[in-house]
Amino acid sequence: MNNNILVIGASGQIGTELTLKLRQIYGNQKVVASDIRNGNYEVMESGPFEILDVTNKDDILKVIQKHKITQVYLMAAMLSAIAEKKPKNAWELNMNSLFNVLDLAREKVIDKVFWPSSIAVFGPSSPKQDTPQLTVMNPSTVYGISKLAGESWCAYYHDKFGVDVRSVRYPGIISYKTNPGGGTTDYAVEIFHGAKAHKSYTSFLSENTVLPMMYMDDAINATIKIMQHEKFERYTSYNLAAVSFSPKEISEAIKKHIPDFTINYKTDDRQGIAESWPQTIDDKQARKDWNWEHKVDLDELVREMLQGLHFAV
Ligand code: AKB
Repeated sequence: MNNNILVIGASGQIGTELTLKLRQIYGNQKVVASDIRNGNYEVMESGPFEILDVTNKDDILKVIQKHKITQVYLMAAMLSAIAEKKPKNAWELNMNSLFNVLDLAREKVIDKVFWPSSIAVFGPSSPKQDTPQLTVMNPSTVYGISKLAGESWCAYYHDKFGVDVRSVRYPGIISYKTNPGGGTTDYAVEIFHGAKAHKSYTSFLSENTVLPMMYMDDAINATIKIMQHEKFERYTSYNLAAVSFSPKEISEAIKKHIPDFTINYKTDDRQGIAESWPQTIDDKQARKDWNWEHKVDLDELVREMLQGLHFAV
């Protein structure tokens, strides 16, 4: 039986590494990468790649039919900081892409969908510590509003039309292969590039702003694991936790390897977004329902990042 996978947003931060990992597991020709722009050389060369505008349902359908796709990972989205600058574009991209893919699943063109949500679904009135799966949400960002609405639509399509859609709430994802773009947690990647380029970094979040984060390998494992799980009876977008730290704490961890590394602080609009989000996440539901567990803690994450960026550590 054909069981081909389409990754939409395969040139982005998570899409790049997700595509490579899926190709490793299922075979290069079975995993079609797509994005509105060209991507990483490895992604474009190791298997099929299609230029695709996810807001155009007919274009998605053509790619699905051409490659006999059965599963879609919808990774294209406009992230929190940039969405505040372009609210309407963010809403259109984040929602239309989801409707297009959910509708294709409803029409039985595909049979399984992964769609990422985010810690951005929580807002200033949500508990900051050990934020539960279900609690007061009230997101205060355009991105968070789109993710919370997306979660409700996924539940609706699941319950009313039997669509098999799976989802997790990513925290900030840290990786060295591809840069994130337009998020509030991006500082935690930029800081490593600053360390490499000039042993210093100016953080746009204040020193004690704690946010939930995760190393890329854990995020990819979670994504593939939830998709490999047998069908869930009900839809939920699962909280996922790994590590939580502040700019000061990550800079201390970097200093263990680069003692003369320095950090400065110059906050901007992203500070307000970060302050509206949880600091630590309660993910016991994911741990119980599909045995999710993270592997990488802060020290290992720092080692992996520095090694990946070719520091001798
Ligand atoms: C962002 O900062 O916007 C994202 C997210 C937490 O979803 N990394």
